[in-house]
Amino acid sequence: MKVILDTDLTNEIDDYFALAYCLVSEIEKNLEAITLEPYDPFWHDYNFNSVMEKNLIVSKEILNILNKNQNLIYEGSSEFFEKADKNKDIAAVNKIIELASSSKVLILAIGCLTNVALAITKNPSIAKNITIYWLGGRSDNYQIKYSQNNHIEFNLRQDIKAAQIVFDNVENITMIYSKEVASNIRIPLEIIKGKLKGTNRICDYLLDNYLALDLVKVTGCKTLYDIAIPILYTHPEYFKIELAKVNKITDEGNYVFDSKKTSKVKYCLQLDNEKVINELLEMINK
Ligand SMILES: [Ca+2]
Repeated sequence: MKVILDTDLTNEIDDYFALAYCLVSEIEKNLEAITLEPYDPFWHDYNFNSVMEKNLIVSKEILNILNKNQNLIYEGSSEFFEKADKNKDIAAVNKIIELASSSKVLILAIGCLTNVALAITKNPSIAKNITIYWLGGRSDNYQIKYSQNNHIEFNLRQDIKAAQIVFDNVENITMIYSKEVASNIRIPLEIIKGKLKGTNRICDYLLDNYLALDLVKVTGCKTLYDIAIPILYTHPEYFKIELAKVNKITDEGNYVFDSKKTSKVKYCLQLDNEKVINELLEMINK
């Protein structure tokens, strides 16, 4: 099946790792596009004209280091769904439509779902050809633990409307909750340094960017949530996947069950953290 990586690349360092992993793992031979998602840059120290400009620069840097074809990169919507001009020609949206019009496509989605929702809105017939793995939401356990009353986390909160459109139109969805599931993917500083330092150009690049993060300077660790999604594709055996008890997203960002819907949403509530981390580190330092 053709694969698209749909990423808000420069929002967080885990996207950098996920992109590099896609390009050095078996995913690469099926990878048809890297589509770039917007994000809200409110906490970033911004030296760029726009989120999308930074996304384009960094994606080209990573592909360049790995000697990959830069034609894989498709600029995405600069606005979230509600504000986006639905008639505008957006490279990422057009590419999703092109690929999903002619064959089955797997979208590995590690940001908000704006581009995917815009593509489905422009051409609803493509939804039947799309399978999507998405990192988003937080688990019921998280809500109980932290006395929260919704499933909202970053990827969902940014564009709830886009996530609703995807959940209402795509039948084959597998999701991994960010909080309490992918949030276990944390690599101790000494291990990440030991594995990546001086190994090859991409490892040095990833490590330099990782070590430059304020959070890493202070706590020694940044969670690599997003790598769960491409590794779910290469090593599904590391993940416990079950039929989800939810299949719809409310306007408030809650996952609920709608008995009228026929979609088969699956979710992962448990992953083998150690195996996921080993797979990532081994593949990128080859
Ligand atoms: Ca991301």
